[in-house]
Amino acid sequence: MEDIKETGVSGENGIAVIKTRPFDRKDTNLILSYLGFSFFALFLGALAGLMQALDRAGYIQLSPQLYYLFLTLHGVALALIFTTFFIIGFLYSGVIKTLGSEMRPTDRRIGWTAFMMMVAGTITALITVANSSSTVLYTFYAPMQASPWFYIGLALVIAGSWVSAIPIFSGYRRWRKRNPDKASPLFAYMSVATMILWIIATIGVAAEVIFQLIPWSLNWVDKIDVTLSRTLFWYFGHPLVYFWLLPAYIYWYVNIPHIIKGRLFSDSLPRLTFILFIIYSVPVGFHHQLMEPGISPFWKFVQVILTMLVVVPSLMTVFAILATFEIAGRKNGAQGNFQWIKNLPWRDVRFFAPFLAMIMFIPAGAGGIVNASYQLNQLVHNTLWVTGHFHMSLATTVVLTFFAISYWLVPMLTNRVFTPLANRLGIIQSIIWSIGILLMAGTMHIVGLLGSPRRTSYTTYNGHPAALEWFPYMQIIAVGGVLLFIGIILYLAIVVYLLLYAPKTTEPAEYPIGKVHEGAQQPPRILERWSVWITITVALILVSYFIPVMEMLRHSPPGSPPIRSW
Ligand code: HAS
Ligand code: CU
Repeated sequence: MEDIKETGVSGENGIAVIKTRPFDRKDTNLILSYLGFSFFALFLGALAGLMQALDRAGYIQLSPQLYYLFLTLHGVALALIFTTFFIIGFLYSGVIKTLGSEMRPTDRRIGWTAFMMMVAGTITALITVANSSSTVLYTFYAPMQASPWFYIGLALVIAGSWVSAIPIFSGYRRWRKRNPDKASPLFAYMSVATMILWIIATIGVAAEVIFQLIPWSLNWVDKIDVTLSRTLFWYFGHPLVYFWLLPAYIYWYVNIPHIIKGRLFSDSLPRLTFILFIIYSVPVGFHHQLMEPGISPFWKFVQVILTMLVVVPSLMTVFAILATFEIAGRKNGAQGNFQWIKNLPWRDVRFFAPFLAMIMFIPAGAGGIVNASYQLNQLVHNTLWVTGHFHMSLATTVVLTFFAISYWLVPMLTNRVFTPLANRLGIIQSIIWSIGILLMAGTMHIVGLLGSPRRTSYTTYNGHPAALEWFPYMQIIAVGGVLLFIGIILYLAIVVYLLLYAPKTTEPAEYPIGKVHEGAQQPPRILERWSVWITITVALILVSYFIPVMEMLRHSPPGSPPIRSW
């Protein structure tokens, strides 16, 4: 095994490494705690996922109770816990690097308080899942009712995540005060945008949990307004997907240009994309409720149009990232239209894994547009197509990017060397992951079109002949699921190696922050006037939600008593 040591020298894999001042030990502990807890959640969730894939294909026979318990654990541990902890750890690392060299002690204490709140909340919620009192899946739809402690635990996680935003906001404000005339560092700017989006979004689910679910589960009220609760959930649920996506975009926009020895094509365009995500990602939750009663078609249609607008910043991202790649590839004198592609560092997992993630986002995003197309939604809603869609978007575009981030961030935090061995294993891991996803999520799309339902352990719709067609597809899904499980184990093995066993170094690699292309213009000041963008966002939320929610309250049905289907 060969260590990569020299400044700017390529290792065996062409990995350029430049040295920089290491992280402060106290910051490292905080960031590693967030990442470490996310790895724990990842392991739990992966185990549960394997059980479902094997059960659906008939290789093991779980009782229905256990199937849905694992499905709940899978969704909560991965979609809600793994992502949130990982994202906060990653954002902290980049904010510290770009806004100053370490966190203020007060901010660090706040970061730890947030961490404790979130861990306590997670453990509380997961205990109720494990003891079978909260088998309500990760969307915890009423009228299925969980233990009050499940909701209280989740409320604590949300509150903790709000507290975790304070060090990011305060670091940014202090930097702005010190540098009134400069545009803020892009990483910090994007982290602030991500946390603003998160806070606006989580207000919806916090309202649902605090005002509806907790009183109802404590028997303070005996009925719940189901339509309203789902509306509040999806007010949060859609921007949630961008809370996952934006940190991946941060890596693509800010970190990758450095890794591929290129330049950011623009400093303004990425800021504008993030502003557009804040504005458009919230007022679109109805596209998850297109098939539900109680919301007038007009308001559903308004939100479908807004959904098409939230696609725009992703299309801008395609353009900007491709331009950045081309600038990097052409630096070495590449000729013709496509020769620059060859110059990209294909054997560096820090580039290779997110590249696979980007490629996979093309069909995943196209699938999202199908979902959002009012009429087509009738065909795919509640089928395995949707499960395929979010395994391609969340479990590939986002997660594969997170894998790549941890491959360089973990050794940097532990003052260890990101070795060629880890790089090679990482590339194998990304390939296994992508094949697993293609088999599993690709097949889910097909069998979903054939009508196979999601969130269902087993059904033949009373022996309907169409249902018999699904079974062979389940076998392919199970093979994909097993590959994904192997992928997680390999990923965790690489991470543990980088945490504990890779060779130590006194001068770890530089935190990759890309520089902006010389020709790029200074970002307009208006992009940092957050009050303007938050006001526009709130106005748009009111336009798209106020009247339909008022209608729900006015026609409020008697409500539903709790149902425990397990
Ligand atoms: Fe979605 C359901 C619509 C994006 C996650 N989505 C879900 C659920 C999840 C989820 C978890 O309208 C299930 C929730 C549940 O449990 O019920 N989704 C969209 C739309 C987008 C979208 C319009 N979703 C995501 C992302 C997710 C995610 C991102 C996670 C991270 N989704 C829906 C709808 C539903 C839904 C409905 C409800 C379905 C139902 O009926 O239940 C858009 O944001 C997508 C825009 C993206 C693109 C792709 C751009 C491509 C890029 C890659 C560039 C490549 C490069 C490399 C640079 C248009 C940026 C190029 C190199 C070359 C060589 C070519
Ligand atoms: Cu959505």
